[in-house]
Amino acid sequence: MKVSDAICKFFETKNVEYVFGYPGGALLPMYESFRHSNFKHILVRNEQGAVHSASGYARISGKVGVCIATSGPGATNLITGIATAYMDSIPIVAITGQVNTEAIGKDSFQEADITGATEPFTKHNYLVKDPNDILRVLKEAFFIASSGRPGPVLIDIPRNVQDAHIDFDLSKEINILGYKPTTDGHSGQIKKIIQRIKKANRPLIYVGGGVFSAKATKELREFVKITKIPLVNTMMGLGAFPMDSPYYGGMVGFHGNEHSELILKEADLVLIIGARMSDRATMNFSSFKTDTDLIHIDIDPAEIGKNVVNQIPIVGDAKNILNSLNKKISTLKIEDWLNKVNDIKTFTENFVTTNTKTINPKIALRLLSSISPNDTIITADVGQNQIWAAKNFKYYGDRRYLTSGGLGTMGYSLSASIGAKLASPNREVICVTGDGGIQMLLAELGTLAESKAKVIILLFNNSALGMVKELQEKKYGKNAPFGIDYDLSPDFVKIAKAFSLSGERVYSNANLNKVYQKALSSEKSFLIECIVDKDFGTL
Ligand SMILES: Cc1ncc(C[n+]2csc(CCOP(=O)(O)OP(=O)(O)O)c2C)c(N)n1
Repeated sequence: MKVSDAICKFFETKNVEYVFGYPGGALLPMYESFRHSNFKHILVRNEQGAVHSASGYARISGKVGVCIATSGPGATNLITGIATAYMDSIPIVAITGQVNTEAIGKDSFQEADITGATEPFTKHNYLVKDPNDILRVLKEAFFIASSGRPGPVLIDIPRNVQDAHIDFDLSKEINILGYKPTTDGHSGQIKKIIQRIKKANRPLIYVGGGVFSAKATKELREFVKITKIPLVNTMMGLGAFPMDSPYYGGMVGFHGNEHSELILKEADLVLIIGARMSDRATMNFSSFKTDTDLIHIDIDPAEIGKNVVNQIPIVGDAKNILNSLNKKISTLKIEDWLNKVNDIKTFTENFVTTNTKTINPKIALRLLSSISPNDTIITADVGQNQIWAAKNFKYYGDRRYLTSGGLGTMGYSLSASIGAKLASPNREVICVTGDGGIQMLLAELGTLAESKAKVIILLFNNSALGMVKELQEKKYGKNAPFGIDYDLSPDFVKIAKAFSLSGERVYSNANLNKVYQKALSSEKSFLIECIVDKDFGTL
């Protein structure tokens, strides 16, 4: 069988539904095989969009996202998306075409050393020179991407290798030297943490995106139900626990809720689950008191003790560990602490001004939140829109919030929303973005239209790179913005319509509801352009 056919057949064994990609000379054999395959190829407009769509798909389906690009510029266009997935631990297999094996290393036409270039931000990568390696490599790549701490894996395949012939035999077991992720928490450590939790007077759970990777939200909710310990989450952990619960203490971090930081400071024990403890989520580690007991559960041992020194490390899969804890733990007597958490919460509840002439994004998001289904998926871009969407859309039920948390990649949300919708066609998907972010990958509106996925795009147009404007003003004073104004932006509604999507512009909050109803009931993707005052801030 031809290697390119074998790759398609392998994808079918993995139930790959979509391959997000962009062809090129170095992929001619692959695309010829795709023509006869069962999965659907989604033709993106820029390879970066392919990785972000694969990411949105992976995050919602819980499966590995697959994307493909040709050699040279196609491959290098994948890099930002691969790095984005790496930072947020998203399982992706990226396939790149490469020049013929004999042309490698000779600066041949459209040759780029993509394995070298992506080495720092792939979980693993391969250059397949021997056609007989392809099935082993594919098996390993899917396994590595989705096991342990998930992440992107890249497979670079020269064009002549794609054309070679092999036997399709998948019977060989995977045996990757030195790669054995620990999935069950050590029983001694589990006993130890139960004892420590029982002794705590003001315990707090601190949840990151790892809880989603481990598919452990049910076990987490069960843990809180049994123990009655309150919880805070990072931005990546948004939606893991319902915001309308009395045990919910809000979002921590640089852009988090003020009350969550106060709660964190009061805690005498913090149980960290699936969080990297990055600088953005820990406010440069000033959030913890020095005598707070820390317990850190993570699948990746390298994350434990990297940024915060903790007393009890526990390596393993959050779902397994929470399951073990749920069997052995009981309700704690911490009513006073819970009351205190709720007092702090009420005291600092975010006040929202209503008297803006143009759209107030906070009110716009709260309104949309109140009329959207409980399993709505929000993809947010980077900037003020990301923070508004994190703090003003309410996450309860099965609502999810997808964003580029680690790398902070503008342009993420539109492409991620396509993947998310294809992974879950029955859920409402709302892409929140800024006028800067959407212009980064604007042509992906074409991918959206062609894919027939229905997404509502909520575009906050403040005619500026709003978040940078805020940062400049904070550091260099008011009225000193530089390099952030869009003197000329396109008519976004006209552009949406040019891509045969629907759209409407809204200038005031009073008209929002009517437009939302239209967008929600529309069969087609619908762009809502909200005109926002340049000076409208994040806080
Ligand atoms: C690819 C990329 N380039 C630059 C930045 C730096 N950056 C962070 S936020 C931001 C402004 C975003 O502006 P916009 O998309 O209009 O959203 P707003 O902040 O106005 O909501 C910029 C330039 C980034 N995060 N990603």
